[in-house]
Amino acid sequence: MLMHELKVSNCKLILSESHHNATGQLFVFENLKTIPFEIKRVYSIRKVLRNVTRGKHAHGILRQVIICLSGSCKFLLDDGKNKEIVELNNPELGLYIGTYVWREMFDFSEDCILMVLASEFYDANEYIRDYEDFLKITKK
Ligand code: T46
Repeated sequence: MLMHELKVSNCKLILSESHHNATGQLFVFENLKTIPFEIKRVYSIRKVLRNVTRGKHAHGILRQVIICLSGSCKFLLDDGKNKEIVELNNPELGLYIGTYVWREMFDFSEDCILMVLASEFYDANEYIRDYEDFLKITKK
């Protein structure tokens, strides 16, 4: 599996298998292969206004791979020590975000479509939504 580690812990960029020919482009991510967990949920995000910031939380259990199918947006990633901004603008790449990573998504282009592959079913109680709480947890 080809990947690029990021300076923020528990995050990396995963390269899909891609097939480009005269008929177009096709990108493949596979369960438990390029995706490093069993996919339990898929959701997508689109039509986000340019001045909106989404996210602003971390997860203690959930792991995800985010693929930008169209357009672009930026992710601020923060493990409590290091911060990094990653721009997603290519469906060939998946952004893996593991546990205890604060994320904020911003600068969405009008045509941005994110597809998110998640390791768990939705659980609103599993979100860490307070940044001070997040810092306390990551400093332990
Ligand atoms: C994440 C980033 C990348 C559900 O009912 N089921 C779901 O599976 C999800 C993901 C959301 N929702 C509801 C909860 C809220 O009422 O949809 C609404 C919007 O969710 P939220 O404000 O959490 O959306 P984002 O874009 O801030 O965050 C989402 C994911 O929730 C989060 O896990 O990492 O995308």
